[in-house]
Amino acid sequence: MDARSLKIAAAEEALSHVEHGMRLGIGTGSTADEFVRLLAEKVADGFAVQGVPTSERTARLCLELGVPLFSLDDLPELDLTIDGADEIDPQLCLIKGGGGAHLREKIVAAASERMIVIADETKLVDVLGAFPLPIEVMPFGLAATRRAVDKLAERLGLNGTILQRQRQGKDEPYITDGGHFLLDASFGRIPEAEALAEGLAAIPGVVEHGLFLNMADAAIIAAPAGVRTLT
Ligand code: ABF
Repeated sequence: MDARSLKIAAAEEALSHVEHGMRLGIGTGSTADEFVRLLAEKVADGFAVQGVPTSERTARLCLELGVPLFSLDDLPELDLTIDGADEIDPQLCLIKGGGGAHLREKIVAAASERMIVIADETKLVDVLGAFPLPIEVMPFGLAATRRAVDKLAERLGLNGTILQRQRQGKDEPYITDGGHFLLDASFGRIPEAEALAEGLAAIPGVVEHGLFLNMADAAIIAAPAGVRTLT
């Protein structure tokens, strides 16, 4: 099975958890996009959902395909969020944000009764950290914030480069939907994710980080041998 087929397989299984009329958080990324495409087919056949997108990109795809969209202000309590991830560890802790949307993704996931992650097996890791950890930061005071992140990493014994994300193919900073910058921290391994998450949350210029700890209720993992659900 090629990579897209695996994403579709995970998305198909996730769709079986979506009930008629659900208030549904809809994630960002290529796997989530496959879920939107399959969801749109069911909507076209009369299936009702109230979708809340986690990025402008996902909102555009939902609009294009006819998935009914609402804002989180319309629906402050969601039944379920379906979203992708960059890394998934055995405790279902995640690194998210490779797509630059982890702030809204975390807000939507936190407003949801349940969160189900969809991914192919390449996202499974023993310890988080091989994927650079996205950290959304305020443009104001960027240098001071970077220094605070460096000092936190040093205190936690984490080594690695911390780079500001640039727009693809451009020599200008990536700007998130929220108007913030992104730092990508390549720590390699993050053995104490809770401590890092707490430390980052305490830095005033850090808006949100891509560690999703104890948020996912299940992960639907697609592999050539088949699809399985981790809980
Ligand atoms: C999104 O899913 C992001 O948080 C994460 O980076 C991305 C993974 O994308 P893909 O499904 O394309 O691998 O939620």
